[in-house]
Amino acid sequence: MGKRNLSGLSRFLGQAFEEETPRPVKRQKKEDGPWVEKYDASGLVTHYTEASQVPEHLVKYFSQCTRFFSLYWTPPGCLLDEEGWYSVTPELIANQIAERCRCDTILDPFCGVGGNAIAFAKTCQRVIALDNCPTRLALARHNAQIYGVAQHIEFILTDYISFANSYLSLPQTASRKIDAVFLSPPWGGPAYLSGTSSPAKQSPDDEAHPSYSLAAIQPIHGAELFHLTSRITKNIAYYLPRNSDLAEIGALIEDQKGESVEVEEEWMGSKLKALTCYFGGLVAGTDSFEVVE
Ligand code: MGP
Repeated sequence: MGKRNLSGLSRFLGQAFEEETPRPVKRQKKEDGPWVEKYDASGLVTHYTEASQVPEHLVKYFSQCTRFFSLYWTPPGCLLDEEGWYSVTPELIANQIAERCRCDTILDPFCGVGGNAIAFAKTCQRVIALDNCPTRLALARHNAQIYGVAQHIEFILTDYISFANSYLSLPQTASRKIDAVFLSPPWGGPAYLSGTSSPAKQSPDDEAHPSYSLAAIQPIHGAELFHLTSRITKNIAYYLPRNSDLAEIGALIEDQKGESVEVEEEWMGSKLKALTCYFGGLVAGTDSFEVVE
């Protein structure tokens, strides 16, 4: 697995040199892909069918399984590992974000079990999905197969920081253009609401929870992650906790004259689930973002 996907990274970077002329932006026909047996990851984790099989701390997530993947029950069944259960983006929210990010090539550097990558495959020409965990990457591909979109996603086993540094070291004329990046990094686990790893500061919007600091983002400080990414493209959608410190988010662009950030609250019914912060051409009303017609 490691070998195959490492060559995936070099293949990606290799292609970057080959593609010197920009590809025309045209919508690709998105027919259902064939089921590829070798990408069936059913052996890797259990496809839970009833609450009694599920570890106690994951039961509340299992009860929302069809919110995460509407095709959860479609054979052979969508698969999630522990981190996937507590961090996957609910499908309706993923679809909404994907609609906002409609473009040619989008990078999803922390793809997890694939919820967002699957949504992007419906609105973007090409999705580059990275994860540093071979199991999660295999689950993402398995889930994308159930949705019939795996052939539109390039799955690469790598850590994003190495990927970004390799990408940025290429001459600009040689690098494959990435139009937008969706950042949905680990927030430090399900305890993010307790603020244990963030400064003890109250958020005015969520009195019950200490405000969440970008310092708790993994694998590097969330501000550093943003600045590294903005060297690839200014068009960034950053998926963050609902108790995030808005002043910190605003500070990400304080040195950039004329730039703005749009913060979208992601609600499911009466419950605020997360924030998506849009930057660059992804801010509503900005006309610099290339839209696929
Ligand atoms: P939650 O607060 O853990 O769940 O996560 P819920 O059901 O709102 O719990 P409750 O007890 O407050 O009712 C809410 C959403 O945040 C999840 O659906 C995920 O989309 C997202 N999310 C949660 N975590 C811990 C992460 C994470 O580490 N990384 C990312 N990218 N998203 C996360």
